[in-house]
This record gives sequence, C-alpha cells and structure tokens, in this order.
Amino acid sequence: MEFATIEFDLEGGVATLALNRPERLNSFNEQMHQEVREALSVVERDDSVRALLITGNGRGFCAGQDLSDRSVVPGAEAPDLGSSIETYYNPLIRTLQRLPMPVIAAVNGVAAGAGANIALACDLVIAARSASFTQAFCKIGLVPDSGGTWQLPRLVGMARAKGLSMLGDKLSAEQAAAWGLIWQCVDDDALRSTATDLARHLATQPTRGLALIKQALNQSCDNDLDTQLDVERDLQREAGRTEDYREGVAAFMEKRAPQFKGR
Ligand code: T3D
Repeated sequence: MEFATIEFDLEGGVATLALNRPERLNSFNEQMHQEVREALSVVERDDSVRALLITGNGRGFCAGQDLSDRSVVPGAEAPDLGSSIETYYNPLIRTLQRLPMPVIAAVNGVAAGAGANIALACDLVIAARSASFTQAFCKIGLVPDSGGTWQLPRLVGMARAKGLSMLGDKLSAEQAAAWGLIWQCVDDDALRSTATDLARHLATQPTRGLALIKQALNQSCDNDLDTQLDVERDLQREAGRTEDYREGVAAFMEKRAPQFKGR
C-alpha cells in the first residue's frame, strides 16, 4: 500500500508502520492520522498479522500534534482541541489497546507530547539510547492526552507522573527504562534489529494467547483481585480452546519445538 506520511509493510506475520514526516519529527497532521488509521484497520482485519511494530523515520519518533496546523494568531477563533482528541487521538489509542496482538514501539528518537503517549500505549516499548520522552504539553498550556494521565501514574507512580507532566523535561531512554516506563533501552544501532527480532519472535508465538494476556493486563488496573480472578478464569477458558494451546501441550509432551499458528 502506498502512503505519503507513513511507510507500511507486511512481512512474515509482522506489520511495520514507520511514521514518515521526518522534517517535522513525525508530528501528526490530519493526513498522517488518516493514513495511520487506514494501516491499522488493515492490521486489524488481516488474520495473518501476528505482531505490529511502530517506529519513526529520521531523528525523531513522533513530536505529537503538528503545531503548525494550529492557528493561534490574535483574534483567531480558538481551535476545538477536544474535537481533535475525539476524532483522532482517542480512537488511535483505543485501537492500539484493542489490537489482538503484541504492539511494539521502537522509539528511535525524541517522543514528545502525544508522540510519547502513543509509544506508551504500545505493549512493549524499546527505545534507542539517544531517544527521550517528554510530556511537552505543559510547555504550551495543555494537558497530557492520548492516555498519558492514565498510563503515567500506573507505570511510574503519581510523584513521577506529576513531575513529568508539570515540568515537561526530557526523560532519557535509560532513565525511562530504569523507572519502568518502558521495557528496554538499547544502543542506537541495535534498535531496529532488536525490535524486528522481537516482533518476528512474537509472530511465531501463540498469538491468541498473547492477545488474551494483553486483555487481562489492560483490565487489571481497574479491577480488584476478586474481579480479576474472574477475568483470568474466563480468558483461560478461551485460551484453553485454542489450537495453539493443544499444540503447546502436545509439543511439550513429545519433547519437540511447538509450531504455533495463532489460532
Ligand atoms: O492540537 C491538538 O489536536 C490537541 C492534541 C495535542 C497533542 C499534542 O501532542 S500537543 C504537544 C505537541 N508537541 C509539542 O509540543 C512538542 C513540540 N516540539 C518540541 O518541543 C521539540 O521540537 C522537541 C522536544 C520534540 C525536539 O526538540 P529538538 O531541539 O530536538 O528539535 P527542534 O529543532 O525543536 O525540531 C526540529 C524541527 O521539527 C523544527 O523545524 P525546523 O525549525 O527545522 O523547520 C521544529 O519546528 C519541528 N517540530 C518539532 N515538533 C513539532 C515540529 N513542527 C510542528 N509541530 C511539532 N509538534
């Protein structure tokens, strides 16, 4: 598929989506929102896709909203940012959470504003050592969006969530990994291969089981233990009915490598 603002590729069960407006640090304009949405709808509909990798081209991962699309000249009517969030950012975050497969963010450079929180909405975040995360919203009078106010306290605790959100300082990839904000920080030249290897590995695993793990963990933050035990029972019931579960047990008993199909 041909796009102007992203690169999108399907190979060996892995979909790779690279944000591709490097001259603007891959910030989002409407066209990029539309194209990302279209690519993700392909991922959602295509049963052969078993892992999604999101990255950015150039020296940034994503700088959030393209601010040059926001008219702030004196006398201009204030833009309805709520409408932008409702139309674009919230559906994007909901899609990433809903996708029944692991979503990996390979953060190649600065991730700012919504760009940081789109990365954090992915299931596994790997960042290059030179990358950084900034909740840049406060510097222009805005509130962290794209799920930032939900993710941050859960990932790093309220004290750090408030510091990150109210100061907007850049957090290095190393610090982000040390704080548990992300899964892993790797050397710059190893980012793409590490993320691709991980995506390829996951695409050979029991994908439906992984999707159920994602569902269980995403729900857990809002549930008490009793409710979550019920969630686990129901999802385990579903997992136990998959072909991959049967294959996993059979392979274990026969002392051979399993061949998972994602069914
Ligand atoms: O509006 C709505 O729809 C509501 C939703 C909002 C969601 C949001 O994401 S709001 C937050 C928007 N993002 C920001 O506030 C971040 C703005 N960018 C920065 O603070 C810095 O650029 C960075 C910290 C990300 C990186 O700094 P640095 O020094 O590495 O790069 P730079 O020189 O600032 O940027 C390089 C170029 O990209 C530059 O263009 P130029 O001068 O070379 O022609 C810069 O203007 C451009 N750029 C970077 N970020 C944006 C951008 N252009 C438009 N929009 C951007 N967000």
